[in-house]
Amino acid sequence: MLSIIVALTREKERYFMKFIRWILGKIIISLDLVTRSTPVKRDIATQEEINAISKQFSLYQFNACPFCVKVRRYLHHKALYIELRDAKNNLEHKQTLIEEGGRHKVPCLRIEQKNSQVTWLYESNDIIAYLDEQLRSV
Ligand SMILES: N[C@@H](CCC(=O)N[C@@H](CS)C(=O)NCC(=O)O)C(=O)O
Repeated sequence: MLSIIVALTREKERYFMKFIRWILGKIIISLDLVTRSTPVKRDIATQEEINAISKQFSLYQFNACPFCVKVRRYLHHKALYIELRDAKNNLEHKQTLIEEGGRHKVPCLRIEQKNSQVTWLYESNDIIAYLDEQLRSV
């Protein structure tokens, strides 16, 4: 009897925590949307060059992950149009991240070099520093 009560209590706690995470996720996404800065403006040729470079990248991320929001805000501000891949709900992207990236951790930047070699970059700060470096070379 006691073990049934303990199991039910744990189940309730699990749903409660899931609910709290859902609420926090919605708050994070809403705050992100209402506090976004204006993207930088570039001349057309430079922006096109950056768009072409951006095609070699894709960002594996979760919608409500604060570290992913940080990187997405950076992309938005720098007008970097990088494909976003949902590694939580899209099972194919999740599997690819685990198998090829090595961990189910986000954000993770997939970088495809000109010679088709692929590297995976984890850590939001490292991703931002790497992209900043790429922008400096344009
Ligand atoms: N220090 C990392 C933290 C990233 C992180 O903790 N991401 C969470 C989602 S919000 C995650 O992927 N957790 C799964 C795991 O660590 O296995 C960063 O700045 O990118």
